[in-house]
Amino acid sequence: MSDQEQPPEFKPYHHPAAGWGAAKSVTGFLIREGELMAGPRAILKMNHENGGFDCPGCAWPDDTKGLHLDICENGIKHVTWEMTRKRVGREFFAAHTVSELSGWTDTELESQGRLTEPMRYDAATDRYVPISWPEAFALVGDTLRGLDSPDQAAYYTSGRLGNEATFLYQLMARELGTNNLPDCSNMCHEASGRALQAALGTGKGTVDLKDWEHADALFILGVNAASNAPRMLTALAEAYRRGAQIVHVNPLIEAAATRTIIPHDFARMATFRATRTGTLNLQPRIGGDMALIRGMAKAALEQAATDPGALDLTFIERHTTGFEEYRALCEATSWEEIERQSGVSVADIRAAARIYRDADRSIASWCLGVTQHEHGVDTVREIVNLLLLRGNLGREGAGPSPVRGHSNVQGNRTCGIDHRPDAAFLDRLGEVCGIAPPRHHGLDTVGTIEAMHRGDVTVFVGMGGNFVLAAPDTPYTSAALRKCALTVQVSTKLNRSHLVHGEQALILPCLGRTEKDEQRAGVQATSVEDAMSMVHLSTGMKRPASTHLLSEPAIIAGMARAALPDSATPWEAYVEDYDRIRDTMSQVLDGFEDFNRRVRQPLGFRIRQPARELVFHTASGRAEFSTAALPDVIPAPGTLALGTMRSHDQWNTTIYSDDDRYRGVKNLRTLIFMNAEDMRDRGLAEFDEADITSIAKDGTTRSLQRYKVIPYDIPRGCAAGYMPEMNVLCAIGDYSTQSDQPIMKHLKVTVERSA
Ligand SMILES: Nc1nc2c(c(=O)[nH]1)N[C@H]1C(S)=C(S)[C@@H](COP(=O)(O)OP(=O)(O)OC[C@H]3O[C@@H](n4cnc5c(=O)[nH]c(N)nc54)[C@H](O)[C@@H]3O)O[C@H]1N2
Ligand SMILES: Nc1nc2c(c(=O)[nH]1)N[C@H]1C(S)=C(S)[C@@H](COP(=O)(O)OP(=O)(O)OC[C@H]3O[C@@H](n4cnc5c(=O)[nH]c(N)nc54)[C@H](O)[C@@H]3O)O[C@H]1N2
Ligand SMILES: [Mo]
Repeated sequence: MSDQEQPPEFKPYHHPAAGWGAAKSVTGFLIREGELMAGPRAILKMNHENGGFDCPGCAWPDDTKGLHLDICENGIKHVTWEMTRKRVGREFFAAHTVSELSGWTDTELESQGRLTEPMRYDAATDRYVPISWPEAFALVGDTLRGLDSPDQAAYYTSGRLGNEATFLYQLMARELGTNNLPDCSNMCHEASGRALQAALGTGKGTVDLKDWEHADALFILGVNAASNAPRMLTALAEAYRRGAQIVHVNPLIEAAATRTIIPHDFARMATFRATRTGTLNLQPRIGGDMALIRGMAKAALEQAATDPGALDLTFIERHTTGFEEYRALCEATSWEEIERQSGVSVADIRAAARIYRDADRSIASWCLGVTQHEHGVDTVREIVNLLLLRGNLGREGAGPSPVRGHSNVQGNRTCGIDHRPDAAFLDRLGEVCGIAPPRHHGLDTVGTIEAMHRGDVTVFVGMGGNFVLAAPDTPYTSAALRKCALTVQVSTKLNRSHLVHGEQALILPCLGRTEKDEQRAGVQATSVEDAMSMVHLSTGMKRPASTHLLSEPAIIAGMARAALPDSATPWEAYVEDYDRIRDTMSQVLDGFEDFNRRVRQPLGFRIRQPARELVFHTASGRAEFSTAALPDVIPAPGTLALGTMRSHDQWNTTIYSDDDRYRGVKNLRTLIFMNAEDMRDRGLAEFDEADITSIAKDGTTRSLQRYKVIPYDIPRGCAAGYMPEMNVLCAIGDYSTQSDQPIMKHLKVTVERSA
């Protein structure tokens, strides 16, 4: 897999997104994985109405017209990655000590293939050795029962976990007595959830894909859609074809902001006819989005003096509160400040405002470029303010639409993964399940790491994911995990989190989403919720990678039974037939009434959403304008604002190759994209090596050495590079005080030539 021997290349990419480059890349990938046949055959079963499995990639919804081959290059890669023929069995672990494996690259670790049986760390030999499932569960159960307090354990969720397993997982944690449920959402959309909850009384976006088909204007902020939500390209191209305006807001002009070959539109691919996917590009400085949106709102308010159609005053009066304060705030914010803080000219902001004014229906969509900041919550609320000004809510073709990450990260939260659960949910959970859920808040991702460091949390359970690499401050997080008495990783592939472990450690291998899940009542399906609140069933059909794998619900039930021997929860019965889990969920969860029937409709069902119907579960019962001051996001002299992001050939901590096709990079990940003038100031030329030093909020510094500098079209004062390598630079204390999210898109750094 490793391309390290190849020299790095950088050549700006001028082709449309998707298209032949994608086809070529997929073919090469399938050949390398030895999956040229099984891969494509499986993909035909993916995202299908009436059967098939949900793509384990991103959370972008399936096509509303039926699920005809709405697939993408990266979806194919994710599926193939899971379906590899390679295996990591007991012989592998017998042949390599953990210390030896720690010297391997992450790509080498993951590319060993699928895990096949439960393994326990044996300190005497520094190796993982086989352990039976009952023994593994007993180890977990004994350790949990031996804790002084249930809050000494934390239960992490990565967003692939299906809804049924999710429900059992949080039930186990709460029956044990803790709300310590950190999840990957603490690192991606916590800010969106908190902002939308405060403004609209819902933690989610209000639009669905049909709305995307009816919008006159789309404002797309801080997302690299061509790589991370590739099926959005279809929606963008179709919007362009019907004459919609598409405004991209991103310090980088990403591939999705230019043009595409619609991923499933093979006819056009053959004739090389690309469709545009953007009509205006704005390049704010890192963190400049809030000022930019404030500017658009200010322009709308100014326009209203002479243009009665500029604002929807009826909507504002009927459904909102706080408008006058917001108007005053916009008036008080000067154009100079807006221009300086956003890094976008007043003329360009006015152009975007004009597009907003002329559109009857607008959607604003955003991802991590907006959320992983100190002021992520304020920025999302500013976006909502702008939407409210023209009544872009609760009607077709309009509203907020955050782009979620992992395929079921939204479903995880819906089904109870929340370290700050609300009282009504806990009441119902307690009543229906006959438990007494703890009322005090639990720990999130950063809180868990700090607690492990202090010794307050001694058991860490990872339900999927690769915690040590995904989390900030890699050395700090590693030290925290090493202090644990027990770390348990439920995984499909070998990764770094198996090597950075507690005194005792377990690797519990599970079925992947593509695999057939047979239980006593027959083949089981699990449900997932996409980024637009559609819930549908996913049924794996591939023969499991090993006969020793258990499903995630079975693993959770096994741990729960061992830890709670007297539990009245019917753990075994739940695993025999997931319909029984769904029956319980339908009693506990809002919007899941008649779950078993509705989820079996061809396209599943959409969770009812009050804000969409202009019913607001906010303090005032109305949609609330916010009035936060603009933050100062201008880098101090000599420093740069650094955003960490994904490359094209990557799934979070899984690196498929060292290429980033749309950004024109080959064979290189240890790089930093910089503005050419910032390079010149530092005497740096393309491919020169530089040391990057971050300055944390507490003044401490962290460094990466010998990163290659790539000149890029990015505003002055801004720089970008790749996660997870750059997580070393994000101090554990550098999280937002608004969302508790690590500020992974806004690290303060200095860059200088390597010695
Ligand atoms: N192929 C693939 N797909 C994925 C993933 C993957 O790793 N690989 N990960 C999944 C997950 S879990 C998630 S959460 C999503 C993440 O999807 P994205 O949010 O697209 O993820 P990033 O790669 O972090 O890219 C963030 C984008 O924000 C921009 N940006 C940085 N700073 C700013 C800023 O201050 N303002 C604005 N407006 N933009 C900014 C960057 O230029 C970049 O385009 O993708 C999901 N889909
Ligand atoms: N600097 C920086 N850091 C970031 C981000 C950033 O933008 N910048 N983004 C953050 C975000 S948004 C996220 S979501 C996190 C990602 O954090 P995680 O979700 O923790 O990480 P992944 O890399 O997606 O996890 C990959 C592992 O999941 C396991 N796996 C795959 N499929 C399955 C399955 O079906 N079941 C189970 N049980 N396991 C499975 C495999 O063993 C694989 O090694 O990273 C965060 N970290
Ligand atoms: Mo994410």
